[in-house]
Amino acid sequence: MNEHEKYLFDLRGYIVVRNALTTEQIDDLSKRLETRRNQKNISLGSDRTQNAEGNLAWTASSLLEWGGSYLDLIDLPTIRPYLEVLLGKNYRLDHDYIKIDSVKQNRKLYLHGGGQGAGGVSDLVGPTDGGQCYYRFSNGRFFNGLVAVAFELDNVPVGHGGFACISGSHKVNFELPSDWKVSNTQEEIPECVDWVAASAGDAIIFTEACAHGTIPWRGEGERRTVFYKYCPHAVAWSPCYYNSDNYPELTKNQKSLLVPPSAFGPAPEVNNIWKKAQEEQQELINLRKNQN
Ligand SMILES: O=C(O)CCC(=O)C(=O)O
Repeated sequence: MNEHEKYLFDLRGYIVVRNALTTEQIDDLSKRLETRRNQKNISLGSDRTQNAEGNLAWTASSLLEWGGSYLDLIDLPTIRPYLEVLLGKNYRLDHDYIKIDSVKQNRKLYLHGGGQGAGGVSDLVGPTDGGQCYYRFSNGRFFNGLVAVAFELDNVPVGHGGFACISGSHKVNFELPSDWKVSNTQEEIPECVDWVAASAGDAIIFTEACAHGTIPWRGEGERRTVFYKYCPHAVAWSPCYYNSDNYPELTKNQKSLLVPPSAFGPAPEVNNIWKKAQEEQQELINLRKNQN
């Protein structure tokens, strides 16, 4: 992360990383999405606050099950250097999902998040008390409660829609005025909102502490965006954790990004406890199978 990028992230609360994905990765992510999206009961990942009935806690749906480039995104070399600076050593992947915007979907812009608890008690992401949505820079380093990486699979030209935010709001001290929170149409969007254009393969990295949302789509076709969201090692957003045993092909680094939250990060002691928890989960799965 160079000095210009650090400056802009601190100033605005987001940056755009151009060409974070290769053409092959865009194609692979796209193909895997398209073969699934019309299937019944398919989940496009989740913020992991939902879990299908009968599922074990750690089987909450995830895009990682789609394999291929969805696994590569866990620890992408073009994104890793930014996350290391913004989250510190041993950050973790917390949750993942895909959003599809189209004229048919007709989404509103719902600005949420906001620095230092500024989202307010009625915020979409919960009463942001400065806990999960924090942002600060001190002692020469960044501190973020949750950092989102939005990978664009399609071009998002100016005026079509896409990511919106109130630049700088990650440092604001006042609650977002309620009449600015929701815009039903593009015309209703307050002037203070940044509209962020991007090309297929770009990644928008933003702190969840910045008030943000999705501009109602007005373009041709669709905007398909893959979100991977990361926390410092001791912080969790989602109540569900990943089970890296479900993905045997992972590298050591990728595995270490899936550890549950703790003050210790992926230390050997924690790994041992976690391994035991996974074994117990497997035992439970086997017991359930034998019962049926
Ligand atoms: O559409 C976007 O890029 C913003 C998505 C969003 O609001 C979120 O992930 O919390």
